[in-house]
Amino acid sequence: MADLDQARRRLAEAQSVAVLTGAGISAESGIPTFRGSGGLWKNYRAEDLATPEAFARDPRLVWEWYNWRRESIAKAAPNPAHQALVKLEIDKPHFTLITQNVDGLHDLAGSGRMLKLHGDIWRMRCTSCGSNWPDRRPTLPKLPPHCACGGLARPGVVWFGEPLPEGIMKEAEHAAASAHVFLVIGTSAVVYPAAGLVPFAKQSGASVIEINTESTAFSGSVDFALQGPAGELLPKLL
Ligand code: BV8
Ligand code: ZN
Repeated sequence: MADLDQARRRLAEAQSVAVLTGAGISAESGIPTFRGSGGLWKNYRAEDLATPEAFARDPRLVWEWYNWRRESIAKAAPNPAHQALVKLEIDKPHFTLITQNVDGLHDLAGSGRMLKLHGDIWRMRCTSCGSNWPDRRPTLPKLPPHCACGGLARPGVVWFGEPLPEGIMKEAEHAAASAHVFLVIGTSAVVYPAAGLVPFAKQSGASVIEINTESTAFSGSVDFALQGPAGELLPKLL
């Protein structure tokens, strides 16, 4: 595969690498993606449940969805794609992993320099006193959970219509702007502002390498669009 060889050479020469990952990188760990098959829960789409309005209307239903996801994520282990990114982080003088995923598999694999654009499913936040804390129990005994202060607890993630953590997109844009190579792995690139990092990296002069089992809106404009599972292709790129 000439493309793969060329992309491998480009990555080998790069001193500064930034990576954007989406749910597809965790697919081979057994976690359903959002928009692929198997991603639905009781016929609800992520866009229906991952919103402040859905939570205000029915916190118990939203927490049932998160309990279902926590249970399947708790059984999942990082796959060779997550591990390849840990190796890349060690090999490169400048490396930033920007993830849309909330599953924590990059943490389990050992990634260090990471920007979690959409939060972390293993953290809780109180809707009353604002405190936030880790909770790694695969399923929660009582739904919806409450904070010690008695307030209703919510998952520590960013829902649709909510702003990303303060300053995190600036940091992600800085990493993308200074990257020689920008890897885009396992994302349908439909969720913004995260997806905007792909054209931003390209305009800033990075060589963009996409790894996805399908083509996306950006496949025609990246430098290398490598079609295949991340768990197979990414280790071959190193
Ligand atoms: C915001 C956390 C503003 C929750 C998630 C333009 C500018 C700004 C905003 C918008 C805009 N246009 C629209 C918006 C609104 C909205 C948005 O983007 N909507 C979309 C649906 C059109 N954006 C927002 O609301 C964002 N907030 O902009 O706020 C603001 C500012 C100030 C004040 C108030 C408001 C917040 C977005 C965050 C939403 N939260 N998740 C949770 O997870 O519970 S998003 C959710 O989608 C996940 O994080 C997920 O990661 C993300 C993206 O999906 P993907 O990761 O790409 O997953 P998907 O299933 O789609 O695709 C998987 C891909 O993998 C596929 O391509 C598949 O082919 C591939 N694949 C499968 N298997 C493999 C594989 N690839 C490789 N190997 C494999 N084995
Ligand atoms: Zn509280």
